[in-house]
Amino acid sequence: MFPPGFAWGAATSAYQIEGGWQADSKGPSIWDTFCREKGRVFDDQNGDFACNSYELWEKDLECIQQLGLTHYRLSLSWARLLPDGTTQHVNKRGVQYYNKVIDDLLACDVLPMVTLYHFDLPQALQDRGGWTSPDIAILFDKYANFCFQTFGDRVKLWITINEPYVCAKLGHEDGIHAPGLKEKGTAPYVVGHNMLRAHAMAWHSYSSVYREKQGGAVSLAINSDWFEPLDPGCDEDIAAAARALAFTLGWFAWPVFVTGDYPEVMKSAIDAQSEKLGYRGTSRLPRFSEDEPTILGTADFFALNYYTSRKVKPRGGCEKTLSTKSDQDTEEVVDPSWPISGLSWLAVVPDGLRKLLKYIKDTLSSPAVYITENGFSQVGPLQMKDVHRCEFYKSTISELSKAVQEDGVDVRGYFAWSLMDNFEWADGFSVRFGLFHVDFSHAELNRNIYQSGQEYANIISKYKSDQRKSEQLSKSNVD
Ligand code: PNW
Repeated sequence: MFPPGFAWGAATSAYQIEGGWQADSKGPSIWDTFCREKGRVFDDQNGDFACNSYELWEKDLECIQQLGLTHYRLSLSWARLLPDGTTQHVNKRGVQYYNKVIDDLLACDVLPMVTLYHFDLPQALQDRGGWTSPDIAILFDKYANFCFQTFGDRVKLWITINEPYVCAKLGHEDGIHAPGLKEKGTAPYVVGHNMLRAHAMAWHSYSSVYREKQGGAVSLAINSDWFEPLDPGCDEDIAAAARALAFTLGWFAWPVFVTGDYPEVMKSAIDAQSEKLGYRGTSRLPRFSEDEPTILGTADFFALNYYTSRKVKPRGGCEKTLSTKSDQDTEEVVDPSWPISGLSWLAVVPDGLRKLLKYIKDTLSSPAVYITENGFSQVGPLQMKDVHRCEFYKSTISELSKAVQEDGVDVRGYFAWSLMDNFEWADGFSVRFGLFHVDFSHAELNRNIYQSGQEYANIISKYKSDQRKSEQLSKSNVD
């Protein structure tokens, strides 16, 4: 059901698994700072030790092999490589660590997909304004160049920035992610803008300096729910669903894949809301400058993080204060027929993935797509026989195969979130997304496969044996 060479992966990120927060002269990141402020994270937990992958990488590799993954998506800790965020000081031990991870993966026939930035900005750069400062794009580009130069001989799949939407909104508007800012309706657009500029600069660097020699591919990971009208026969609901898509997927996909600029509906909604609420000054949504590297075309594939779906209707312009939410002017509801995972926001809607993929194919000129994250969490009493999550993976992968077979979407790979239980940001360790259970109550931090992990391993092994059979068949046909 899946094409030859399909990537079967699992994903993690540095802060969520590594621990070793001060090991070998790593610099602090904004998550190290954020977790130290009381009341930010569930039970005031932090990622100081997490899964201790900094010391226990071999255990992770065993999990990867047990699943039979062909690919593993990890992120690099910027502050572990460059403690003050700049290339003036390189932490050799950090380089050694990631060299070992990458070499070990390749030795086991597992291809790395590497994310440069997954929420953990060096604190030293936050102190200089972080993602709200225009200078960040240049600093990021230098960091990206350093990584391409150091690891690009072996890494062929790169993600520059993970989920700019989440960084912009949760980090700078809702304040529930680091750096914890609550500058509603302004900072998120500036942050998103600088993330796009940073991404584009790094992509251009790769293209002009590394691509010819290294032959890899570079993109950014865009998260989006699937949105559909609450009442499919109601024009207002149809428009509201389109707005929700424009403000989530479109915010980052339009500049990179469609026009080089933000979606029209997003621009006009923001300007209209500014006007209505008496906001004076230049548009809250920055414009791209002609003097800077172009944004359009700066992705070699589409990287999608998909978790859930929503039904949408207009909120009715009732908001009295500025925010991205009030600009978007939608109300999003969960269909009562959708089962809820452990997390309240995570309704299980596997066919939403298929619909979103079709939408991406139709509106973004059929890009190659990797699902770079998708998963289902467990909260509360531990269940190793997690039948609901088994069902989830089976039905999601079945919807994915329909997207490929029936809708003709060019899907190249699927990465489950996550390889193992880890630090789930503001939810700390209370939420478990792993294919492997991690025993956080013992220093050994043993990893044990869940039933859903075994289910995923079976799917992969079935795929591999089907591939072998069809290869033999085509070979014997030739003979
Ligand atoms: C993604 N939300 O982030 C991240 O890329 C992962 O690091 C994370 O562990 C995973 O999803 C599961 O949450 C999100 O609150 C974090 O809507 C929060 C939200 C969505 C995505």
